[in-house]
Amino acid sequence: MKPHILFNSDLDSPDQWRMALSRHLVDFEFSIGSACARPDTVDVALLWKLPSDGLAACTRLKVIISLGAGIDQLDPAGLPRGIPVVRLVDASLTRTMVEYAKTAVWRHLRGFHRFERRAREGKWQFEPPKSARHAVIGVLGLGELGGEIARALAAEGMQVHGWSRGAKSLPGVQTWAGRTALTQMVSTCDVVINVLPLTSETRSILDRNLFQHFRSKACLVNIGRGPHLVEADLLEALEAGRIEAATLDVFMQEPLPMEHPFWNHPAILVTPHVAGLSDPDQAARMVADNIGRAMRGEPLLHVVQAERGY
Ligand code: NDP
Ligand code: OXD
Repeated sequence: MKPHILFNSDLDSPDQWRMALSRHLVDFEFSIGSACARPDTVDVALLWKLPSDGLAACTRLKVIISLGAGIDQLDPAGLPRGIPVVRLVDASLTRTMVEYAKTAVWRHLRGFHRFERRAREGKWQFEPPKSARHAVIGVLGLGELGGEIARALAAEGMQVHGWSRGAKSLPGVQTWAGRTALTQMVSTCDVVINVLPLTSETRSILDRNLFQHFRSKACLVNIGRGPHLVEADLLEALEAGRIEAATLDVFMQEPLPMEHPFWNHPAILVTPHVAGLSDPDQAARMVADNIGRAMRGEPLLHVVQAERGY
């Protein structure tokens, strides 16, 4: 039976996805957002966000496939019950996340955030670089993305610590699990990178209480989700000098409103949710595989566990 795919995203190109999927699926029907005339025949919802009219009319739905590694943007509480949700796991996404994390970490380690500020003030001030082997980096989340980021930073010669929900073993990475371990871990780090999924347990995890345990003048990189960070608490920690600088890719509200204090803050670099980008030509293979599995009633790949929220 040919699958009927409902596509909805304000970020991804439907034409690019349709084309990419056609290289892996023999035949399929492809509808876009609220222009879908026959929602009752949709088998697969391929979504960055929920369509404005939801999925209630998709009475034949077999699977919801997220166009992101995260699923919080799908508003999980509002999804139809009993329909499996799978997320995107893809080498092009992982590669871009690793590139971003390495760039942000090196920018902070080499003091570029200080040089950028001084350059604007016309200040010439020599400072020796910190070597990789003396740098201590903490990675929050050791899944598909955090695990690769931790490995890549360890391969640069840095001392890498990683934190996850359950105990983990990763070569070259000192691993930690549990809330108490988190405060211990961050107290040793020069740079802390957040790449956790957004769940009820991780919301607001980057807050004043955690920042109190940060090593003085540590830097923060947030490439998880905006609501992981209590934005006012970051401003306070920067003001107090507890945190020296931050690289932020995700925000409570995206696009970041023009009047937001982060834009002009001398210690904050804002990037517009670009840390990880998947290339449809590559990611379509896994998506098509999952569509085939859903159509044949076979076990799916990368299924989100509803009770964990990721
Ligand atoms: P995974 O599900 O593969 O990994 C999640 C990791 O977080 C796991 O190590 C998990 O622990 C850990 N974790 C989850 N909950 C907790 C908790 N309560 N306490 C401690 N650790 C926890 O996800 P991915 O690596 O694929 O993606 C992570 C997130 O990155 C996405 O959900 C998304 O929010 C974000 N993202 C951002 C992008 C951007 O452009 N800025 C692009 C892509 C993703 P355990 O191993 O024990 O299960
Ligand atoms: C994702 C994202 O979750 O792009 O993949 O943020």
